[in-house]
Amino acid sequence: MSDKTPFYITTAISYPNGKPHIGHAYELIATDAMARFQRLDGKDVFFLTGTDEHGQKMQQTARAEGITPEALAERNSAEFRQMGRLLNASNDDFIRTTELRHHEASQAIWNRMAESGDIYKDSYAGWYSVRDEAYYAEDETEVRDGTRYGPQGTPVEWVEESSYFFRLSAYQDRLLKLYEENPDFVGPAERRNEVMSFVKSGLRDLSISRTTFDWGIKVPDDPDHVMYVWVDALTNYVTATGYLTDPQGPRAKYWPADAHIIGKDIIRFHAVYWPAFLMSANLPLPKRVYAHGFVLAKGGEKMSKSLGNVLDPFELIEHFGLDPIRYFLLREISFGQDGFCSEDAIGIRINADLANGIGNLASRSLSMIVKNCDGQIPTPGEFNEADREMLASADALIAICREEMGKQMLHKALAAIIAVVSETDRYFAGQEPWALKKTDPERMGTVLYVTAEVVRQIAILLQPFMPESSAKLLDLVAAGPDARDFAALGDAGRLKAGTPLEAPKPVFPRYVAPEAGA
Ligand code: ME8
Repeated sequence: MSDKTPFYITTAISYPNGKPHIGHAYELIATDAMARFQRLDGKDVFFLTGTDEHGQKMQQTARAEGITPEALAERNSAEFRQMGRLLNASNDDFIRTTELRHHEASQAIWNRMAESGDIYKDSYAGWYSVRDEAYYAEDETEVRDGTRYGPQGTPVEWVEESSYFFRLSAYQDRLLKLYEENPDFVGPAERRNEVMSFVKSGLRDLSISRTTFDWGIKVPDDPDHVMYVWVDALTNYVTATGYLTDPQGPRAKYWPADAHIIGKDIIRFHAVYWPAFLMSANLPLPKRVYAHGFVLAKGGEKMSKSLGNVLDPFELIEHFGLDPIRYFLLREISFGQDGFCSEDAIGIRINADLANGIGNLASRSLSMIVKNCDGQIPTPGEFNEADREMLASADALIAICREEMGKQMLHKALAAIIAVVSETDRYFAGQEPWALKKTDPERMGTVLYVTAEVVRQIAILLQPFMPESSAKLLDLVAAGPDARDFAALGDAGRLKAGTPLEAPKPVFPRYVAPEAGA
């Protein structure tokens, strides 16, 4: 058994009714960076992602394609898994809601809610959006051009059927107390406000089963009903830990989750329904639900096939490389806000920060060491004030990054790291080691030592965001395999004089747009 602190983080599970798009890739990359950060910081991390395979949307899409929902789920779930591999996602498990373990956990959670007296049978009549898999009150919908739409702009249809209900109305006060006593439960602040005003406006009981189709998990003891897809979907987070079905198992310790990372369109399910289900089932609540924004195409439109502006993660990675795309998405978009993605913006950002920034700094300083210091890390002389300040800035980064990553402010952690790259550039230019070569070689050695040491620390800190490229940077400074986690930051892992270095290979090539380069 590990004596490290457990840390459990999840993405939403995606509907495999189509192929993954850039929004799915964005969420997985961001959550992966958070999981990797905690692992490097010594936590015992469990990172989960997967696919949400039941519900009417899946059934309808399958019918339109003339295949079974099972076949549709099988085909597209494989695409999501493949995307994970392509993105270098470090998830420890990939859950599919059609798995037996998940049917068992969903039925267990249903039974616990029923035992609490929170489930009753009645009939539902109201509006339903298949695209959102969501029930909406009439006053949340509006009619445009003869079609009625829900609050997310998707069409709604009238549904009338026999249904089980969950006594959500009984949880209004307990939910408000939860948000008030745990101001960090929902983030960012805009989403917390949105959730609180939704709950304050009054909660109605929630229909939690369907009878007009059968693609779902059967309600215990009433096989004419399948569970409303969100009851089953949200339960995935508990399923994967075995907390309900294998309480003595190795993963039970991970529940409750430390963070659910989701998109802003599904905040209501995660910050209202999910804690209410868990309270009813007498289960511990997740510590935080954080909603990121949407990745929008140039011009700010939502991506859609009809507008022809869909950014395909597979194509973008083919074109720019994986780590530059990971970097762009996490640095350019303020996590929690919407952000734009376009090929021009990617090219500008990666050239400025990666090719001309950390890449250039590493290659200039390390190739000077290889050429002028017998191919070894030089022995530094006494540090002057500029050297000490430079090292202090690098040493201070981990505290800043811990603080920002603890609040899901990935872009701020990256900005802090890149600010130290710029500071190092200024230090390097100001110290002019190339001029010192003739006048004061010992001082040149000190400047190169300090610069290489900062490169080492920056490479360690960039690993959660750009795992492969950071590993290459760490190879360039000859960091050993057990000197790459956060324990090796600062004084503890300072570069050792005399360590042989090889001539640096470029890690971040300059991006040249095809037209300009042709
Ligand atoms: O909502 N930009 O699945 P999903 C950023 N199955 N994020 C985006 C996005 C975009 N353009 N488009 C979608 C579901 N997302 C449910 C979740 S969880 C128990 C069940 C995000 O495939 C979206 O906000 O529609 C969500 O977090 C995730 O992608 C999966 O969306």
